[in-house]
Order: sequence, then C-alpha cells, then structure tokens
Amino acid sequence: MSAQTNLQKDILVMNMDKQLEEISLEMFGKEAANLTDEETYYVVLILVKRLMTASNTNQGEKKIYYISAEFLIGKLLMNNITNLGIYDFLEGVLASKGKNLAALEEIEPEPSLGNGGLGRLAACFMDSIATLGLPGEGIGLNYHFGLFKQAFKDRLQVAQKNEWIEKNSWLTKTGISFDVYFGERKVTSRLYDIDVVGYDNGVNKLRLFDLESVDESLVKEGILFDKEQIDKNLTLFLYPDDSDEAGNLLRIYQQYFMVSNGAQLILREMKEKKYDLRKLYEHTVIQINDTHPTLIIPELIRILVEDKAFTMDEAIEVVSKTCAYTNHTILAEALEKWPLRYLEEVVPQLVPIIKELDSRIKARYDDPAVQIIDRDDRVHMAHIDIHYGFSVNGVAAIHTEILKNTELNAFYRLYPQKFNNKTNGITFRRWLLCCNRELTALIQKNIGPGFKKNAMELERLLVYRDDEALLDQLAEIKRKKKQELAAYIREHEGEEINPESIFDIQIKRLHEYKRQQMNALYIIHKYLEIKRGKKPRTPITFLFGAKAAPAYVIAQDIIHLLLVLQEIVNHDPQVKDHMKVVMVQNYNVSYAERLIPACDISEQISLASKEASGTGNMKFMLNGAITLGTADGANVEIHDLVGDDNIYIFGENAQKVIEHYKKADYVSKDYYDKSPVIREAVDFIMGKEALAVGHRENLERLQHELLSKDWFMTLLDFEDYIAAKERAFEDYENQEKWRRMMLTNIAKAGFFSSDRTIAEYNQDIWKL
Ligand code: 26Q
Repeated sequence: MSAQTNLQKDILVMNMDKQLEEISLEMFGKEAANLTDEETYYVVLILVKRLMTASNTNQGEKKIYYISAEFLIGKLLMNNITNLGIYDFLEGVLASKGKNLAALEEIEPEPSLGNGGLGRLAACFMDSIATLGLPGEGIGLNYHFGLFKQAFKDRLQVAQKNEWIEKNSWLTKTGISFDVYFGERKVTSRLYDIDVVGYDNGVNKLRLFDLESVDESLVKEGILFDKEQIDKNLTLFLYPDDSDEAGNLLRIYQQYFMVSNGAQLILREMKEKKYDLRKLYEHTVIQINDTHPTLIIPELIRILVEDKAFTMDEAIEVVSKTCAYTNHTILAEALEKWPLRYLEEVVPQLVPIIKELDSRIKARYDDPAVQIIDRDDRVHMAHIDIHYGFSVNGVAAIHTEILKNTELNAFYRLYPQKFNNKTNGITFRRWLLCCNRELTALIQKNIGPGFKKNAMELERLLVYRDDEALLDQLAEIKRKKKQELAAYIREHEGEEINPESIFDIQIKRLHEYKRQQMNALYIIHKYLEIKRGKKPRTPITFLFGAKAAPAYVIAQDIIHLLLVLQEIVNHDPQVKDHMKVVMVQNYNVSYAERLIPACDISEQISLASKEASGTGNMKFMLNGAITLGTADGANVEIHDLVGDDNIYIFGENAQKVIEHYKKADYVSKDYYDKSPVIREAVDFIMGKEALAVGHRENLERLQHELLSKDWFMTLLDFEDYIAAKERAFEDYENQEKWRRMMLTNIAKAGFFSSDRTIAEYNQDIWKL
C-alpha cells in the first residue's frame, strides 16, 4: 500500500458508518444501534471482510507458497482491524451506537487449525509476509473441528470437537475445486480462502482446502468417528488419534489431499500467468513446514513427468530448485517415517516416484543413514526433503548447529551449502499491539511509534533503565493485566487467584521433553516447604495451560498430577494463601493472549537440545516476563541478548545431554537415591494426600516412568531448577531490580519479530 494508495479501501473506511447501517439492515433488518452484541459481531465481520477485499493484493513475479498442516491463526477480528489501521475509528463508530468493540471479541469462535508452535509460527509468518508486502500464500486444510477442545472431568483431560465454522466466518468459499486421486479412488476438494492483511500493507491469502463431501455427522461421541470413510472424514480433525493403523493411514490421506490440491493450485496459477513450467522455480518457491507436506515433492515430479512430458531428470531438477524444507524437531519419534506399505495403499501412484528418488540416492551413496527407504521398508520423509529440496533450515541457532553436527550430520557432509538457520520470530501485532494495548501505548509515548514497523527500535527503551516513573508505569500495567487475568480465571475456571502474587506460567503443548512434570515436582517441593513453615515472602501462583495428544498416555498422567496438585494446594488452609496452582482448560491462542501479558516468570524448561526453538519464550519476553529456562532453543539467543543479569538459566547444557544419550549413562534412580529433596517430591506422587484425590493408575504409571526411565532427564536438572527458581523469587522482592529486568527484556525483544525472520527467509531462501 505504501506505493499505491488503497483508494477503494479508503472510501469504504470513510463511509464506515453508512456501511454498518447497510449491512445491519441487510442481515438483521434493523438499525445498528438495536443489534445485540452477537449480531453486531457478524455485521462488523462482514464490514471488515469487505475492507480487506477492497485492499490491494501483494503481487510480483515470484510467489512464496508456505505449505503447512497447521495454521494456528487464532481469532482474527482484533488482529485484522489493527492491521487495517481502523481500530480507533471503528471503536468510535461502534461507541456512537452504544456498542463496545472489546465485547465483540468474546463472541468470535477460535479456529483450532493447529496444535502448538509450528502452527502458530505459520500464522505469524503469514502476517509478516503480508506486512513486508511479499507475494505469498499459505496452503493448508480446513479442519472442521480442528484440534480437539479440552475439558477436565474427574481431573482427567476429555476431548470434545471444536465447532468453529459458522455460516458467517472469515472463510470465503471459492469456485476452485480439484479432483484428488487415491489410486483409483477419487474425491473432490473445495477451496476456502481467508484473507490475511498486512500491517499497513496489502493482502495475501491463506488457502484452506476442504473435502466437498465432508460429513460432520460422522462424529458420534467426543472426537470418535469412523476412520475408514475417507470420503467423509478427511477434513474433520487435525491429528486424528494415530494409535492404530487406520489412524495412521488417515494422516497420509490428509497429507496427500493437502499436497495434491496445493500442487494443482500452483500449476494452475503458472498456467494462468502463462509462465514456462520449466522455469517453475523462477516464479514459485514452496516452503515445506516440517515433513507433513513432504509428498508435494514426488507429487509435483509425478505431474510433470506424466502430464507435462518432462523427463524424470528434468522434473527432479525443476522441483528440487523449487522446494525448501524447515525442520522443527530433533526428536526421533516426531520425524515421520511411513511404512512403504501404507503409501502403497493410500497413494500407489507416488510409490514408483519415491522408489526412483530412493534408488538414485542408493546409487550415489552407500551410507544407510541418508537413504530414503530404509532396510525395514520405511520411507523417511525428511530425507526426501533434504535430498530433493535446495534449502534445509533449523529454527534457532543451537537447533541448526545440532542438526548440522549431530542429527543430520550425514546430510550436512553431503550438502553443507543447503543448511542454514532461521531463528523463529513472532508477530508483534498480535503479541504486543493487540494483546497488550496498555504496554504498546506506554512504549509509544516514550520512543514514538517507529517500533511498530521496525522492532529493533525497542532498544531505545534502554535509556529509561533508571527512570523510576516509567518503571512504575510498567509495573502498573503488569498489575492491571494480572487483575484482568485473575477475573477471567475466576469466571472461567472457578478458581480464586491473588493478583498481588507472583505469576509463574508454563503454557505449551504437553510433552515430556518440555518437562511440565519437573514444574509439578517443584510445586510439591514448595508445598511441603510451606507445610514445614517456610513461607514465601510474596505468594506465588503457578499457572499451566496444555493439551495432550489423546493417545499420549504419560502426557495424560502429567495433566492428572497437575490437577491433583491444584486440588490439594488450593484447598489446604495452611498453604492456599501462600501458593495456588491453576491449570486452565482448553488452552488456546486467545488464552495465551490473556496469560502472557500477566506473566512475571516464563517457564522454558525443556531438556537442553530438545526444544528446537520455542516461540512462547519470545512472547513472554516482549511482554515483560523474565525467562526461567534451560540453555535450549531460542532461550540461548534470549540469554545472549539480555545478558546473565536479566534471565535465569539453569541445568545441564545441550552437549552434556547429548553425551548422556550417547553413553546411555543417565540413571534416574541414582538421582532419586542420592537426594532426599528429589525423593520427597517423587514419593509424594504416590503418597496418601495424592491418592486421596487422584487415580492410583495414573499416578503410579507416572511415578514409575520417572524412576525407571525418565527419558527426558527430569531428575538430572531438578535440584538446579529449584535453586534457579528460589533466586528468581528472591529477586522479585527487589522490585527496583525486577522492573529494570522487565524493561531490558522488552527492549531486547526486537530481534524476535517475525518480520526479521521473514526478511531473512526472503533474502537467503525465497529471493522474491
Ligand atoms: C508427527 C508424526 C505423527 C503425528 C504427529 C506428528 C507431529 C505433529 C505436530 C509432529 C510435530 C508436530 C508439531 C511440532 C511443533 O509444534 N514443533 C515446534 O515448532 C516450533 C516452531 O518452529 C518450535 O518453536 C518448537 O520448539 C517446536 O517444538
């Protein structure tokens, strides 16, 4: 928009009042002032959609297609009106009709088209691609019930379907539809678009494919449905339970459905623009988000060979110059390896291509570590991406180093030039401007509005390090956000928390490597200390939010332990005024937007080497929370930026951890035997207080896991973790020091803007 003015959009904005009245009359037959809040939301939705349609589309000779199984976009109203620059104006227009803009947000349903970091990253990237004015589209699936909605019953997680699609939503049905073949079996797709508007810039599209014949009534109870009826179920859920073969096959059906549609969409546009397919890579770059969309590589090769008369050599060359791969994990179990037999069943047409890709590698290299089809006939998806893509990137400096030196070392030696790092980022529009308007205003008052487009300008806050007035205002905003969160939690969780207490927060996917169980052990430790009379000077509130994959048994047990602790601690008359524990239900993007601005201590405690990057850590820092974390993922870069005095780093480092795995010399039981502090906390899991409120089966399994295996080395770091937390709580008492730490963290967060990340992707990989 900077160059051309968005004339059409401007006219619509000028006529906003008239527009509102028109839509109101059309939809509900009444004047805007007489609408209910709910009706007002739908009127505003239509209005904002029209504004976005009237905005310029980012265009150019080359386009980035970001293909991903997840786009965790969150609610869109506030974000869209912020990016359109009409927040204040719309708020005023609505106020003149007696309506409150903020109240409308509660009405919007949250799509759950993602699970965690990887999906939220894709959403932040869409925002930054549009904001930088780059031509780009996201390609994904329109899951009707998304990831499940979480509730707690009997202190256990129960999964329900999340119905987010309504008659009027951000989705726009298009006329585009493709045939997708699973062998002889044909299904038909339908494309829906969601407009993504950049901050003070043009619009891009998120392309979500749906199954034309999808049947929501297939879902009977909770999230149960017939996994075999793929012509009805393909786009019902993200990550359907994959504990059995049918569930695994369904995931491959979904993946192929996504890439077949994506490939057809891309080639259709090449044709429309009359571009030469042999120059595909001059007009298209496909960023493959983890291995879930990997099949787009053999699919494009297949189409070029079968339909477009390319030789196999030519097709491979063109596709390899078009595709780039991002790795988000080093966990072996998260790297997809599909039995060849599954692919033969779902997409037999790709099997000859995959075999050809594999045999070319086998002819060139003997090393079994780099083969695509292994001895057990399993297809290693990441290996396809690395051999037949032109770029491989990790998502934080330490992660990329581990990939190069350890996990993917055999590949790094073959293709050193393909490897590069792109440290993750977050969009400051959602994670500062929208979720913390008070902090945004304070920053703007002191350093001007430049930081909204150039995040590095936040560093100018550093001159206020000793400015007491500003530090007080910062603390006042934090207090307000804590009060707001406390009120929300009272209403939604029925728990009373003290806004004057320290808010210590861990919110992320439930996984053993993220070590929510270590935090739980600390809570037990603290609880027992308080019982013995050692009370914290300032009370502490421990907050959690996490969903666990339904088939991940130990993760369910960890949730159970946290809920058991919540029950015990919050009802103990000796303890409840000194500490509280709350695990919120159905943690999602909207909840994160309330939790993060209210946080004092940000828990980033993964076992070093295991968290590729983390992005919650960046959101907390930007909102003035102090990180308590291991030297893992982007924590390392946060540490480098803020220095030793503004972060709490603890635990074994990544190199040492990797050595423990190599030597297989970590024995959790030894730590338990040696340390009374550890013993006491671990014993508590099966003690009489816990068993009085919890289920023996879950608690016993979890305790047994910790003592007999503890694959992610909880007990290794536990004592150091206690020490680091005590240091943090003690520093909190020195409010002058604490506030300065807050300011420093905010000031140094600019590097983690996803605008910076996307600029790097563009400069090094996409070259748009
Ligand atoms: C794989 C196989 C079978 C079923 C499911 C999966 C699967 C599903 C989701 C594997 C991985 C995911 C999601 C991973 C994820 O969210 N990774 C996170 O990505 C972030 C963005 O780069 C990082 O910041 C986090 O460190 C990383 O955990």
